[in-house]
Amino acid sequence: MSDAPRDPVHGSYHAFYGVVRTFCGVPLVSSRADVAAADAVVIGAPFDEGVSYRPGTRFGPQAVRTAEDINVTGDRPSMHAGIDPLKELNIVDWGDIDVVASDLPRSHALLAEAAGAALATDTVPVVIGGDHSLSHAMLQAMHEQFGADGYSVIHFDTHADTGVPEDGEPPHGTPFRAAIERGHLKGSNIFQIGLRGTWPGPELFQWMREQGMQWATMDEVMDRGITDVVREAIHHARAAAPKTYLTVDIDVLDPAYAPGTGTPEPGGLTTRELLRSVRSVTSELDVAAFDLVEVSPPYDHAAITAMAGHRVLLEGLNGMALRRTGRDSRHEKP
Ligand SMILES: [Mn+2]
Repeated sequence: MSDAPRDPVHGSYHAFYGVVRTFCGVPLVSSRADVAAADAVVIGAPFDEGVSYRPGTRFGPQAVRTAEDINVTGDRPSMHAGIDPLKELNIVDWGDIDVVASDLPRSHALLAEAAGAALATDTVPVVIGGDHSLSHAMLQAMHEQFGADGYSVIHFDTHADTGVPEDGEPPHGTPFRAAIERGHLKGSNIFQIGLRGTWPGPELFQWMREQGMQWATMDEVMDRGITDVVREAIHHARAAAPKTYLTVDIDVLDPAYAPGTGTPEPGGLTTRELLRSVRSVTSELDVAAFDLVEVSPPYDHAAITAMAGHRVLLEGLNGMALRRTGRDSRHEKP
């Protein structure tokens, strides 16, 4: 072992990690100085040892990065947002964290280190998962940088991820409970959108209520409309804390729009609802960290899920660009 500070990203390249192509062709960087100088840094988190059901998200970062049919660098104008995030923001790709397959604690530690390095220099880590256990690392990094009172969470997901962790490194399905119990996250600072299905049950919902957690189920989204629900989540986040962590589990989408995921649940959002929602959140709040998790290419068809994940990230960056330039997400058609 060397005494030199380790580099949490890059390292040796394997079949399932390492950058074949950067996100939207943005520059690949390898130094912390380059990360510090950027507005946003893409980081791949190619691990899936935290899943409870179908694995495969270790292939997510590669699939999401390559899930668009244009090979143009420096240009992604949005006709909806009326802005080009690649022109307004300095976005770089730091590659993938240096995972060792089967070593989940190592992956979490490396991601916390990489995300923490970005947060410390006011660079937004934009993380491509990987399974949702990566939120353990992200919440740890947010807590270290801002304190539990300093940030809110907006969380799109089918699942509340408030399961009780067993012994050992906590898997997906648990990060938001674990973070609240560790004091890394204030329960009343999180708003979840899209919950449905058969988990969690009443006892976990009671625990969530006692923590002050807020959520909107898919039934509520149907009754009120996604725009109204997202407006409430934004209002809640803004009142709670100055910074926000936005985490998007692709399984919030209906399996018709995102078959390539480990724990699908029928009855979810459409892709267009999610894209617009993500842009609204990042254009209206100071989103300090952002991730897209649970894209599992082995279950995908025609790259439907990977393409949706790619556009979730791009819409998030559109919103950040709008906010940076003092504009809102309303835009007249081109
Ligand atoms: Mn989920």
